[in-house]
Amino acid sequence: MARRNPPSNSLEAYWMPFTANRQFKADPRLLVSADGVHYTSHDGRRILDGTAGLWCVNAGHSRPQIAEAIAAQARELDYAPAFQMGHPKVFELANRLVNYVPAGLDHVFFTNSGSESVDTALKIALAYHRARGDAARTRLIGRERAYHGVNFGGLSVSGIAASRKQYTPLLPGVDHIRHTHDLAKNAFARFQPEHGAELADDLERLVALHDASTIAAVIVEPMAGSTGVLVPPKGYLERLRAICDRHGILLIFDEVITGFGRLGAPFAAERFGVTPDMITAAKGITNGTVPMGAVFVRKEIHDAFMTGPEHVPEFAHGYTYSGHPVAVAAALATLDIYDDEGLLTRAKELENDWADALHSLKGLPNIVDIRNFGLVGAIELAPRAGEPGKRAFEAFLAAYERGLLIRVTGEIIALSPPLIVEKNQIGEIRDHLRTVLSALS
Ligand code: PXG
Repeated sequence: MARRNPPSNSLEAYWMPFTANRQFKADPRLLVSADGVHYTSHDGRRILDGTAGLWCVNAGHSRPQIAEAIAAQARELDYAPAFQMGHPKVFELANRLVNYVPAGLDHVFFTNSGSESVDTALKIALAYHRARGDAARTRLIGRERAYHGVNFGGLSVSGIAASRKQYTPLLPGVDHIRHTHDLAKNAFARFQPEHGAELADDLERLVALHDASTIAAVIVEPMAGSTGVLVPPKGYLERLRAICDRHGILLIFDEVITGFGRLGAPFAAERFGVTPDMITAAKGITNGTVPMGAVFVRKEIHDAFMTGPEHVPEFAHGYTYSGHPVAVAAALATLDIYDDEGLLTRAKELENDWADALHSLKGLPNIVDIRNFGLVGAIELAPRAGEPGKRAFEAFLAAYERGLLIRVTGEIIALSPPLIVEKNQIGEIRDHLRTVLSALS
């Protein structure tokens, strides 16, 4: 075959994910190294990481302890078959991880991403009901504006039109409850908004429509991230839990973003005092270093599978790289850092300063809402007439020019710095944003 040999620095061959490829390649933004809360760009500038990578580098960048664990593991045991075989450290990791989630969630299934965790949890829900002889429970319920990854199951229960519309009709038998965003009632709320607990009752509408006997599970992000940070109204998650209990519906919390300290407790389930039947996780589990995801499962759900002939796999599901030794080593080293440095509760200590910094921007042009919880924040802008998303995208480019990395989604700027961020760096984030937002037309 004739070799094409494109120059090694050509940007052409790589089709970038969730990226405006043509815009990027005309004016690329490459990151070449990272340390602590900073990246270094290809033009040699220090960029303050206002997003912990993509919500995943909770302990800060390039931690030597994690790097060494990864290297040592790759030398000692690079890979072990995940099916019908094991290796000691994956059991150790599972035993450690269950300490971070509410009591009752005693079992862990490993995946390689958030998307895989979500699809795994949905499959567990279906198979669980079937194992109990309740095989009519096949319906999956998501929520408008949800993001549950990109695989067909997760995408089906997601509620972001832009990421669904190219692939419809997706899975059959899926429905969605209403989202909780209500600017008329809750704009500029600090922490949990006051209004909207009753939006959980929308699940009762779907129960009335479809009958509870057909519904397997409801999946929600306890705090919606990707759509632009929707903090649950006070009482909302409690009410959702109560409705699920009333109708025998499993409740899944997608904690891919909220897990591992983002909201000031190891998991949002603890912070909000609501225990779901399953939790999906990824991202912060390895501090973003090696792909890994996990699904935490209630004991009764797990135990319902443990029937049938003992030589037959009880759950016909898994990935070549489930519990990959290198990912496991990275996760163990990451948990050591989280524990030693108290990072999984640090967002709680910083969240008032963080809220003050963000809400001090109120009054700048075009801002229609500012919201916060733990070390997460969002600034929602008014759309510019005829150019949806353009103003926020310009803010992203201008912030990057100034040395601050932010995320934008639609009209919303989302912020989630590494959990090691210091108060003076929170001030830097605020000052950069003030300059950028003041200059936006
Ligand atoms: N569930 C949730 C709640 C997520 O936030 C996924 C599942 C999928 O995870 P993977 O690992 O398959 O990407 C996510 C991912 C953003 C952003 O900027 C958010 C995610 C990914 C990339 C960007 O908001 N969340």
